Amino acid sequence: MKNKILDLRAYFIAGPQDFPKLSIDDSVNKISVIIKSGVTVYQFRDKGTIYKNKNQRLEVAKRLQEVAQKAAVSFIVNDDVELARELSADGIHVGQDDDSVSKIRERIGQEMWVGLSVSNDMELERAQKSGADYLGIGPIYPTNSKSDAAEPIGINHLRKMLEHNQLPTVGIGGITQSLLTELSETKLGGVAVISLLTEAENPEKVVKIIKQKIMQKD
Ligand code: TZP
Ligand code: MG
Repeated sequence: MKNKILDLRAYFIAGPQDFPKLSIDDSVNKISVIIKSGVTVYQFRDKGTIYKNKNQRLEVAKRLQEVAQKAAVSFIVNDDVELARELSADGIHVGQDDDSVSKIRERIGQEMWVGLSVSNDMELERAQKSGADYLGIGPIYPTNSKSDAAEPIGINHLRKMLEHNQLPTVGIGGITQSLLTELSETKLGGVAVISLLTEAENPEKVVKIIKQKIMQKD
């Protein structure tokens, strides 16, 4: 919500598909633990492939939103504008293949944040005037969590891109603990991760390290 502060430092993304070995219930429990581990944003990213019906997906999203609300973590929905509206989510995150930010804005109004993914210079330039509230730039490094991810940008090119960017921005894609130092030296406002947290034995400890490294710069 726009009357809240968008703190992008430790931005956690996951849906049940990120726990292919677990039942939906067990994956919701796992995601809940991570939401409560100190992250600043949770994005419900769910490709909708594993549910028996639409209602089950809605129930899962509601449960996770409730966990996020109790933990004072911003709740953002990936892709699904209708779901974001139905839940009055804090925000919606879209990619280049989705509707334009201005079209989405017409549907959701001014209250909800809109995040936009960019993966190259041209997309970044266009994004500046798109009306997006924040950007996700990536993949920065090779990732196994997104099958159709674009070519990794790399840290040097990321630095150059950030010189032409005025919007609050998270870096995404292949971010591991050992890469946090080089990322913290850029103008990123935070890091968005899937596997760094879904695979962490102690997510609380990892989130603490992220927050120590990444000072909010926006
Ligand atoms: N968008 C670009 S890379 C990516 C998404 C959703 C996946 C990030 O996952 P991980 O495990 O942090 O590399
Ligand atoms: Mg998308």
